[in-house]
Amino acid sequence: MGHAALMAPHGGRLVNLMAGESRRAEVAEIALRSPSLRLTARQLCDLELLLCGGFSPLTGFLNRADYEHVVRNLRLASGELWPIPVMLEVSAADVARIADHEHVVLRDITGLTLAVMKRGDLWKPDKAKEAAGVFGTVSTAHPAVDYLMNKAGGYYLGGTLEGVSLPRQYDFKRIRHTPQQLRAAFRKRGWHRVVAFQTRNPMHRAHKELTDRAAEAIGGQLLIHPAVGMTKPGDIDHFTRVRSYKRLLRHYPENAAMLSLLPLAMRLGGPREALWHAIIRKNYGCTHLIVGRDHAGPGMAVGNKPLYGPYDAQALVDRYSRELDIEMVPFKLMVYVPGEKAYRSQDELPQGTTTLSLSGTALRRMLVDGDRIPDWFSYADVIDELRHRYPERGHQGFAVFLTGLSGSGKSTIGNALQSRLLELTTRPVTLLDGDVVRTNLSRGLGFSKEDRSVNVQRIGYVASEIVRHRGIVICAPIAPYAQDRSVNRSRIGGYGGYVEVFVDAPLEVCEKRDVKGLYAKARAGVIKGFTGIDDPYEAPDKAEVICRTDQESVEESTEKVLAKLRTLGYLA
Ligand code: PPS
Repeated sequence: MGHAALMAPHGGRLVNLMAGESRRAEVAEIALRSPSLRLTARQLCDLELLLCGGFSPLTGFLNRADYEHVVRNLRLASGELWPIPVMLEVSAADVARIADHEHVVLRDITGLTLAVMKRGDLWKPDKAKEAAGVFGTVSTAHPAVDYLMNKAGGYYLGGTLEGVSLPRQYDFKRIRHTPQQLRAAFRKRGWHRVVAFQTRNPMHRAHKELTDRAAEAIGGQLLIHPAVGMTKPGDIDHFTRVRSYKRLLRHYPENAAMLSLLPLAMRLGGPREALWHAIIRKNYGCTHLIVGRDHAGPGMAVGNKPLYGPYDAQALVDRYSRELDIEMVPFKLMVYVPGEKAYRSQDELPQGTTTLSLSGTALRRMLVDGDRIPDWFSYADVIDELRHRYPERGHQGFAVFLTGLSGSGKSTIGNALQSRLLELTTRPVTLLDGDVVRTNLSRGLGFSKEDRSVNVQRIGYVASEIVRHRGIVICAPIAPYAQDRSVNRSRIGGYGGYVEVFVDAPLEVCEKRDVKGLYAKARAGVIKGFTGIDDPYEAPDKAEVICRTDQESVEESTEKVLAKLRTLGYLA
C-alpha cells in the first residue's frame, strides 16, 4: 500500500496514508471503476485524521476483530492501545451497491474524491453492546449514543485507505496543521516539551491560569489544540471560538503558546476519550496533555449522578500511563478566590474558602442580558468576540409563532402584528402565513399528519434562518402537533427569540365565523381530515402568550404579543 511509516521523535509510529507519487495513477484508475460513498461531516473528520496520521497507528476504518477488541478492552487486535472505535457506518442501500466490489471511493459532499478504501470486513454491529462498552450507557441523551443509534447506518465497513486529497478546509488555513507540519513547527520554534490543551469551549482567565501553570510545570511551551470538528450539539460554533482563542493568544508571552486546530469529531466519551486525546496529541508531537475536571464528558446525568465521575478520565489515563508516549498533566478545577484576587486549584484551598466561578450557561445569559462580564472572569477582547455571537436580546432576531384552529384569527393577528412591528422598529419583518406558505414554499403538500409535519417544520427551518440572520419573522400555520412545534422551538431558540402564541378561540366560534366556508364543507364530509372536526389539534401547554380572540379585540391580542416581546427584551 505504500504507507510511509516514520518514527516519531518520541518513539511512536506515525502513519501517512496519502498515496505517494508512484501510486497516484493506479489509485485514480481504481477510483474510476469503484462505487462511491459520500461522507457525512463526522465521517469526514475521521477520514481527515486517518489520512494525515492524527489517528496513527490506524491505517483505515476498523475491521471487525479490531472493533471488537476496542469495544471490549481498549486495544486493537494487535494489542496496541486504542480506546474509541473509528468506524465507517453504511446503510443497507450502500451495502447493496458496494457488495461485489473490492474497493470503495470515499467522497466529500461535492463529490470530490478523497480516498480509495480496500474493502475489509462488512458486518452488522451490536450497537447497544458498543454503546454500553464504549460510553457506559445506552441512553440516547448521550450525543455519541444518539449518533450511533439514530443517525449512523446499520452496517460497518472496514478497510485500509489510500488518500487522494485531504478533506478541503477553507477557514483558518494558516493554523491548521497535519501531525508532520505541527512537529516541524515545534522544531522550528525550538520547542522540545509541549503541553497540549484540548478544548471545545471558549477559554477565559481560569484556562489561561491553568495552561500557564501546566507549561511552567513541564518546563516547556503550550499548544492550544481545540477540537473544531463536531463537538457537543449546542456548543459555540468554532469560528467564534477560534477568533476568541486568537485574542487570548495575545495574552501569553512571546513564543510561549501556539494555536492549532484539530479537525476532531468528539464523542464526549469521558475517560476513554481522554485516552484517545492523549494518543492523538502524541501523534501531533506533544509530550504532555492537560486533563482537567470531567475531561470530554457529555455533561449528562444517569439518575442524579453524572455519567462519568469528575476525575474518572484522569484515573484512566493514569492507569495506562506506562504504555502512553505522552504524559498527563492533571488539574483539578480552577476557581477564583476574591479574597486573594487570584486563581487557585480547588484542592489547594482550605474548606469554606469563598470562591467565584461562572458557568458557560451563566456567561451566555449575561451576554444576552447585556451585563458587564467581570474582569476576574475573562479578558475584554475575548468577551468582545463572544458578544458578536451572543448579541443583547434587543439586537437578536426573533420568531412569533402563532398556532390555532382555522378561523381562530392567526392571519388577522399576524397581519396586525407585522404592521405594528414595522411601525415600531426599522427592521424588516417577514410574515409566513399558513395559506401563503402553502402556495409558495409547500405547494403540493396535503393535510395528512406527515404532510402537516413537513409543512410546519419547513416553516420552522425558514424561520430559524431568518432569526439566525437577526431578522423578525411571524409564522401563522395551524401547526396542530406539539412535536412539530417543539422541534421548531428548539431549532429557532438556538439562534434567537421564539415566542409561541396560542390563538385560542373555541371550535364553535371558529365554525360560526367560517370565513372560507371550509367548516361547512368539513361537516358535510366534502373535506376530510379537517382540523378540529375529524383531525386533532393539540393545544399548546407552554405558549408564551394566549390570545382569546372570542373575548378580546385584534388590537388587544396584538398589544399582548408586543408587551411579551418587550418583557423578554427582544423589543425596546
Ligand atoms: S398545517 O396543519 O399547519 O399544515 O395547516 P396550514 O398550513 O396552516 O393550512 C391550513 C389552511 O389550509 C386550509 N385547509 C385546511 N385546514 C385544516 N385542515 C384541513 N384538512 C384543511 N384543508 C384546507 C385552511 O384554510 C387553513 O387556513 P386557516 O388560515 O388556518 O384558516
